[in-house]
Amino acid sequence: MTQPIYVAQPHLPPLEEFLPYLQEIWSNKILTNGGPFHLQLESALCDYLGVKYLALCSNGTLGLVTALQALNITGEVITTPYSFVASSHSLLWNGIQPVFVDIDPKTLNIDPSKIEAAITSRTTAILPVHCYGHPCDVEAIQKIADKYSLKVIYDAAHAFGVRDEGGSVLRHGDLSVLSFHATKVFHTFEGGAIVCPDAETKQHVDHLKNFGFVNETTVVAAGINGKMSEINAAFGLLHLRHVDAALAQRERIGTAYREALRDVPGICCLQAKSEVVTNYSYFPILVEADYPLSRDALYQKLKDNDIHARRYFYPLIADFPMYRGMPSARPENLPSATAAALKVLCLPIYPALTPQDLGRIVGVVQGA
Ligand code: T4K
Repeated sequence: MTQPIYVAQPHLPPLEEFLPYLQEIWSNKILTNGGPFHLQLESALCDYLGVKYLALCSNGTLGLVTALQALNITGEVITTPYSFVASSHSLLWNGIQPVFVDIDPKTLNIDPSKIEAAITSRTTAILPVHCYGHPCDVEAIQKIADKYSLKVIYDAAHAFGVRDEGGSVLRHGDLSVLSFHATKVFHTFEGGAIVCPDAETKQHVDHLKNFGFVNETTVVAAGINGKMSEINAAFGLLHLRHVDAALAQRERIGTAYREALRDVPGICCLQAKSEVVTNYSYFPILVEADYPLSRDALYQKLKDNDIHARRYFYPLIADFPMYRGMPSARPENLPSATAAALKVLCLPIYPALTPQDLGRIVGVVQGA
């Protein structure tokens, strides 16, 4: 009997390694609200990621919502339709109008050459996504932001540990937001973080994620409860001890996929630039017209073999009912994103994926 293979499988270090953390929580009885593990994880992540300031939060979505509030973003924000819905939902939660701009078909990230045409007098920011952990064209985006005095908030949900030639990709823009969801490269079951450029911004974010409280009697903003609990933070500290091994394993799997699929007609793998240290958070393939099956037929064939690949990101965000009526959501405005949503399939990738699992998956793709 073969086991089902899912697109992701949370990385779980040995349970016995977690028990001392639990014992500490049980003995000091600090469960949340900025406890000792929370503080330790913030500091450990800053060191690991090579960033100066970072505020943990309860998930990536609330991180995005809070980041937009921290920068007082209003009006219209330019973003990509090719992402997980949370990217745009964070705008709607702030009463902001998303304006969709098409993607670059080579990187699947927002196409900077299309951004200027979408700027209006109401535009206040750009919210790009480092899709699959592949860095956006950060320089081109910053140039536009500087020219029009716009803020840049990166949805870096997929970009844990990704580096470009100058260091962590998380240093770009005004703020970057990570997701530590169970399916991510580094996870805390649920969780996330806002990477901040300075202590003042981090403090503001810390207030916002704690209802706006500055002290027992002072509330400075209509903040939310976006705090990470001690259990999640403790797990993060444990996971961090294993994350290098997990990343190395992902790289091995990604390389093996690339090798095995290289000569399959009609299957293309996305390639990060050579100077980028990527994290293999996802393994997207593009199912082109010369492949014998459509993307959806391949998805189904894998499913029939109990292999659960995912069509991240189909449907496009712009196709969901709460966005569909917006002028920028029209398919004519988004030809590359529309095409990508019909071509991409994310194959399973996670540290525990065995060579046998990989062989099973590749066999189905090769044999189509
Ligand atoms: N921005 C971007 C660009 C994002 O991709 C995301 C999240 C966010 C923002 C928001 O961050 P968070 O608020 O989530 O921190 C998953 C994740 O829930 C979501 O975090 C992620 N992106 C998105 C791309 O994928 P689903 O609905 O596809 O997840 P689900 O439950 O179907 O899980 C996929 C597979 O993983 C399952 O088939 C089995 C396996 N799995 C999953 C979970 C949760 C497990 O084996 N164990 C588990 O505990 O959204």
